[in-house]
Order: sequence, then structure tokens, then C-alpha cells
Amino acid sequence: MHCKIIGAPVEVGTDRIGCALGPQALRAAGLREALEALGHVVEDLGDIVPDAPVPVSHPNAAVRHLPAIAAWTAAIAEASFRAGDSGFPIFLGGDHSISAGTLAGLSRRAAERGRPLFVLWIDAHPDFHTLDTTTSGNLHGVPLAYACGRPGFAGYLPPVEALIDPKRVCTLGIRSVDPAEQAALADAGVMTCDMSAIDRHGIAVLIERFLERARRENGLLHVSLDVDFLDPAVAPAVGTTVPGGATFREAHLAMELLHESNLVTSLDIVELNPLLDDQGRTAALMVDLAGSLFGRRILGRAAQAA
Ligand code: EXY
Ligand code: MN
Ligand code: MN
Ligand code: MN
Repeated sequence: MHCKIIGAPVEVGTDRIGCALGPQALRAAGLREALEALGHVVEDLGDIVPDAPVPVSHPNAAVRHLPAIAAWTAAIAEASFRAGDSGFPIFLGGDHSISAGTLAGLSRRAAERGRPLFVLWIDAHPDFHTLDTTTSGNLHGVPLAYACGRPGFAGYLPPVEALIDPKRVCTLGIRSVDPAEQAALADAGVMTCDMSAIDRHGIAVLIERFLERARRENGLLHVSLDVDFLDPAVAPAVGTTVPGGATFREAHLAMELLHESNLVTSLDIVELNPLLDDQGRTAALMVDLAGSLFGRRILGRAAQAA
């Protein structure tokens, strides 16, 4: 696989500093080396640099850093569209607001290729607020709603040329969903797999069910992996921890199943906050999970073939 690493050092989508150090922390944790050890060709395209923000304000007084997020979204969408022309783009956050841009660019590229884009949103949160419904004003809570065309973004964030069909979206691992998001998710028809569903059915069944839908439509599959999907005891270096998250093995199994599907065409790794990490333990875990997504197996690849 030809992997293209692209950093998006954004932290203004959150209310704390640290996520802007995420791309460097993931690089320092050996992401490139881990993928190369699995036989992949890795290109590091460096970090995206946005244009200067254009002043824009929103009637919802809670909304924070809208001009900066608008500038980042435009720049990331352009970089994502370009990177989506070949190979496997890996976007390093940065907070989850980067995915407003990664999804916009990738869905534009998918439309050009005449294939539907599916999105597996692996996260404790659905990030399905709009500029009108967010109460925190932290715009890492809106990217998925934006890419799916929920109302109220026009005139504030760049237009999404090819909206994502929410029926081609699965939110996996959610356990902190605000009332406005609950209503919007139900209205949009997103496949919502919360932690209760994972506890009851097991993560494999749920992922396989979604993969079957993507396979049936010959879809491209983007995986957006938020560190806070994992239980805080496993992955503490994230600003929005929610108890009762995925275990180390549930996360690796998800990556292993995704690798075996051969459907995944791009990845976000987001919300790592190195300032909250314990000697790089969480950064190392995210690199480890990427290894499972790109084919590393407990018994090695040769043994696997037997
Ligand atoms: N729903 C809450 C809010 O809108 O502020 C929490 C959002 C957390 C978002 C993180 C990236 O997943
Ligand atoms: Mn190349
Ligand atoms: Mn998120
Ligand atoms: Mn989250």
C-alpha cells in the first residue's frame, strides 16, 4: 500500500491546548516505521497550513473559533481531495474538527470516481451537532453533521461539494450523545452502534454488518478514529474522556477486521493530546492500532496465510 501521511495540527476545535502537537507525537511514536515494517511505502507530506482566517460570526454566541475552523476546513478539504487521487491518505489530528475537511475532500474525490463514500466514525461521541445546536461551541463536535449536510452550516463553513449520505455512516463506540444529536442521528438515519450494542452483540458483528453494506455498494471506506473511543484507562491522552470505552482488544479486533475487509481507503487519527499522555503511552497505542489496520498480526503474516 502507498500510504500518505498528512498532518493537520488543529486544536481550536476544542477548549484546551495540546492536540496541535498530535501529528508530531504520532510521528515520534513511529507511525511511518511501523507501516514500513509491514511492507508499505510511506510518504510523509508534512503538515497542512491554512490561509489566514476570514472574519465570520454566528448568532450562537457559544460558537468558538469559527473563522479559524473555516480556514482549516477549506485547506484540509483541498489537501484531502488531492491526496485522495491515489494511495492511502492518513490524516493526523489535531482535534476532530479536521474531519470536516477530510470528509469533504474525500467525498468530492469519491464522487469523481463514481463510487459512494462510507464512513466508520469510531468515537465516544457522534460529533453530530450543528452551529445552532452546539452548547459548548467547540467545533470538534460538529464535523460529521457538517459532512452529512445537516442544516445551518452554509455561509459559515465552506460548502461540501459532495455530501455524505448519513445512511452510509456508522458511529461505533458512542456513549456521550447530547439530546440534539440524538434527534439528528435518528432523523438522518445514521447506523448508531453505541457501547451498549457492543457489549450486547460484540464489536465484530456490528462492524461486519456495516462492512457488508459498503461491500454491496462497491464503496470506498473512510475510518475516522478518535482516541476517546478507547476507555480512558487504556488511552488517557485525550481531552474528552468518557468512562466505559472500548478495551485494548476490542480496538485491535476492529482494526484487524477492517484490514481483512480490504475496503478501507483512508484514515483519520484524531484527538490525541500529548500534554495529557503518560510517557507517550497513548501515542504508541494509536500507532499500534494503525499497525493492526495495515496488516500486522499476532502470528505474523506468513503464519496467517497458512
Ligand atoms: N457533544 C459535546 C460537545 O459538543 O461539546 C462533546 C464533543 C466532543 C467531541 C470529541 C471529538 O469527539
Ligand atoms: Mn506516490
Ligand atoms: Mn470525535
Ligand atoms: Mn470523541
